[in-house]
Amino acid sequence: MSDRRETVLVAVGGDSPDQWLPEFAQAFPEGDAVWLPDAAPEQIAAADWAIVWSPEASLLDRLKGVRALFSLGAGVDHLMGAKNLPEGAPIVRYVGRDLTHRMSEWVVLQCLLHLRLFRTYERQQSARQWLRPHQPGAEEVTVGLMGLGVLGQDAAKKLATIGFRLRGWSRTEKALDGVDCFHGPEQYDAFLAETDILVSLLPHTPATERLVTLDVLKRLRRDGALGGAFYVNGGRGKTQIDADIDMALRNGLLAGASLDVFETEPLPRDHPLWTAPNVFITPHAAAWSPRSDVVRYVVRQIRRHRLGEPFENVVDPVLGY
Ligand code: NDP
Ligand code: OXD
Repeated sequence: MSDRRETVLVAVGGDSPDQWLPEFAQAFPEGDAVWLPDAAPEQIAAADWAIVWSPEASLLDRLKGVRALFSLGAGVDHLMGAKNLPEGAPIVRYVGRDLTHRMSEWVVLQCLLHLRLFRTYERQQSARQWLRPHQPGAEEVTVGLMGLGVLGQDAAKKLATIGFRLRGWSRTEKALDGVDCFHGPEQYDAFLAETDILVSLLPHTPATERLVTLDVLKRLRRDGALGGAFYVNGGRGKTQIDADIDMALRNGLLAGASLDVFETEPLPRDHPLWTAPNVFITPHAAAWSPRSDVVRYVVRQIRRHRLGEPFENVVDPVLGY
């Protein structure tokens, strides 16, 4: 094992070095972290590792020596389109307890906002109305989760404790306690047919791009206990067609939606979705990765590599997630 001090290049635009460098100084005494805007060209070329978020293509060209690229986020679509990824360097995505819990909180919150008629009560409050419309129980409502990975499975567990009926859809076959599992395109219709609240925690890949269309939304159950179909997306915006979601909300195909992600982000100020009926919009803020956790995660991966152990959560470049 060499005694050379290894370096991690931190290339996270929008952040500041004091969010990262002190964390690395503490967690990575055996190496050094370099902040991209302050890095000399030779430091970039010599970096052993890099942590990135939506890097400029020109940076990837200069990272020829890295042994792995760490994605700041769980999603890696910000890297997948690049033609000049460093050869032979796996992409390791971030998976962390805090991020997972936050996403589940967001999903549970959105399902409950729709179950418990939150928008109706908001409207009633502004009109000073004392009305009590019927509210079905969670156990009468089926949440259909698209994506049964790290985030989908955790959300399923937490939704189950509230009492929702659960079904899930993934690429490969799964068996999960308390979840009716479907997989692949051939089982998609059956999955949708008895779903009242469709929740997407899918990655954006060539196979999931523009998956959620008007035609898909038409196939959801609209005569269930909630009296309509709902759509919740905390995964990636490019897996849906924003205009179709807007149309479905306006023509009643959808009774409500919660959207954290959009085809174009930030959502343009004049986009009709801002004012669509019964929509909750959050600015890609459902879950995030605390920098201290990410640093510890990256250092753990580097140490695993040094001990000859495999990296965790390596992305399959062909599947794109
Ligand atoms: P995972 O890779 O653990 O899970 C992805 C799931 O999607 C898997 O169940 C996978 O199926 C399924 N899937 C992928 N492609 C298809 C397909 N073609 N058809 C059906 N199912 C498919 O990812 P995570 O759960 O960790 O994260 C999911 C996504 O959430 C991230 O990629 C990211 O884009 C997004 N995200 C959004 C955040 C936000 O703040 N809005 C924060 C963090 C993440 P299988 O199990 O068979 O492989
Ligand atoms: C992620 C995100 O992918 O924050 O982690 O979107």
